[in-house]
Amino acid sequence: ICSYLPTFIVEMSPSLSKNINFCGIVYYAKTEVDLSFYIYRVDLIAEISQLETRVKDLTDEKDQLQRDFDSLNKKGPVCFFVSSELKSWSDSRQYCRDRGADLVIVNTEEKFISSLVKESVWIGLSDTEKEGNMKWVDNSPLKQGFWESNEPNDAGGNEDCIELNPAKSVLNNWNDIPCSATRKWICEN
Ligand SMILES: [Ca+2]
Ligand SMILES: [Ca+2]
Repeated sequence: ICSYLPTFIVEMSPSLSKNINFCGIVYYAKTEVDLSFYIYRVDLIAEISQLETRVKDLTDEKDQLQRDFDSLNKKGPVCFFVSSELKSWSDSRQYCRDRGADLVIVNTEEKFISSLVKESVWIGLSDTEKEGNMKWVDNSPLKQGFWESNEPNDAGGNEDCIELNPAKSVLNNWNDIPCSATRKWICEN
């Protein structure tokens, strides 16, 4: 049966011939009617499995969007400002505060914030008060960080302010650098 099956199956279902060991699967088919049933069933199983993967991906995406939506909704309408100048972290912060805002606090909307910029920017996170104790500009402690690998490393004992670098992969694009470095920045109010 195995010797004639490949031709037969290619006629029945060309897409299956690439991925599935038909001979093993349909070996027990007794008649051509049975055989077509088996092939059809195998085809469906492959399709169902693809659809299940897709459903899982979409569910994950929906959950993330819901979290982003809830987090934005909690704050009410939010306005972001992306600078075109470069300033130190504290001068950037002062610029925002002078306009009734503050440097951006990044929670679940990390993907969205990263999409706003093309170059590195300051975000409202630092450990200037106590080394290793990352705090947002509203004094809340950091719950979830989206760090580059091996960051924050406080290189030279002098890295206390956090930049987001959109050139790095989203969800892993924060780094601590010296606060006196100059960067663009994002204000939020
Ligand atoms: Ca530090
Ligand atoms: Ca660093």
